[in-house]
Amino acid sequence: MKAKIVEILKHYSKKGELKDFRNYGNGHINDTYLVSFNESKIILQCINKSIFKEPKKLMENISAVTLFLKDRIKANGGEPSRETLNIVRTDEDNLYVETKEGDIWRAYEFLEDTVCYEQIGDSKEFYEAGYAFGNFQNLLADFPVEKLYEIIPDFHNTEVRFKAFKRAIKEDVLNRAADVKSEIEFFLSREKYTHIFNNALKNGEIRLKVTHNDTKLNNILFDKESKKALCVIDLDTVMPGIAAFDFGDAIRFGANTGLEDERDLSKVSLDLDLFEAFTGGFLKACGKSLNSREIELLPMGAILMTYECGIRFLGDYIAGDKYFKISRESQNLDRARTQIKMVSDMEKHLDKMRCIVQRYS
Ligand code: ADP
Ligand code: GN1
Ligand code: MG
Repeated sequence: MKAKIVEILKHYSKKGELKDFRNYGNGHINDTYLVSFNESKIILQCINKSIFKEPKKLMENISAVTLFLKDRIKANGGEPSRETLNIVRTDEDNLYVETKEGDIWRAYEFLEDTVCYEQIGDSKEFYEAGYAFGNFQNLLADFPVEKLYEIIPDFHNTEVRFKAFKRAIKEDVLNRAADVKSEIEFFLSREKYTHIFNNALKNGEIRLKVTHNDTKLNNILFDKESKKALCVIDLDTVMPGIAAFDFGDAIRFGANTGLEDERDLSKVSLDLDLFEAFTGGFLKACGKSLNSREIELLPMGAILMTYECGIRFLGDYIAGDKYFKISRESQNLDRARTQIKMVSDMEKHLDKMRCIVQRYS
């Protein structure tokens, strides 16, 4: 791998003398490296091509979106070099390097003096996260949706995810299904959820917008000093999507009192104070661009994203951990179990979540 990275870095010679590089971050999808040059640092990533079938189109999406964001940030008096990702172009002025094997590598300027959380410290920080993801949607509200390539078709189409889940159970390539019967049953018995948002789209109650689609807390960089959410990162999945899903995915991950792969389920629950904080920030930033049905569906968005992630994790466990990176055995099963606990908790607190959303809308 070392030789490969050195080869890639030959295309970034304008950055100056190379000091070193190392693996970086906790993403489940791409291979990420922090590369230090004498004067600056970059984040170098190999795009996961088994997941992203059209990595060049993906880079065009990110380029278009970040250019648009930069203009908006500048117009609002912000700092475009820190408040959005900045692609480092190659010596040949390309958005990426393509290797002989067909791998696509890209680089971003490393954002110094920032911090990335796996778990939230306090509700003020989570308000910040809500504001950041809401603001991201708001800044992109006039971006022409039709210009974005649908980078993973049906990414958050829960009906399609459900079918894939059932397929994995049927194929059961490693004979794992028998040992996780109750987990499977939990998801199968809630199939009704999978239709809610597709029906709302079909009926014209909600519409597709430019959304992030992967609003995990660790996809925000916070300013170390001010503790403000500075920059929304991981833009691979920016494409037409559903507003409530950006809200919901962030709640799924960030309003959990435990970690996504926590094995002690007594530590996993929905923190309603965190839910409230995020809701306040999110609606402050983008409430005006949401219609009343989109707002009403926000708590359901949290259930849906948690449910969907649950069937993705469990389906991947059954299929042999082919999609999400794991660092220990059964990690995808542990992840699925935390999602089950979170869905159950959200079901219990649905009325409370609805009251909170109403209060901030
Ligand atoms: P993945 O798709 O695998 O989740 P990410 O793009 O989210 O990959 O990057 C993984 C991690 O790398 C992030 O969680 C963050 O800690 C760090 N990171 C990514 N981009 C930057 C950047 N421009 N500056 C500083 N850290 C970054
Ligand atoms: C993946 O790339 P990362 O780690 O931010 C996944 C998300 C899941 C998430 C679960 C492209 O996100 O959809 O919600 O893991 N990204 C992709 O932790 O599939
Ligand atoms: Mg990420």
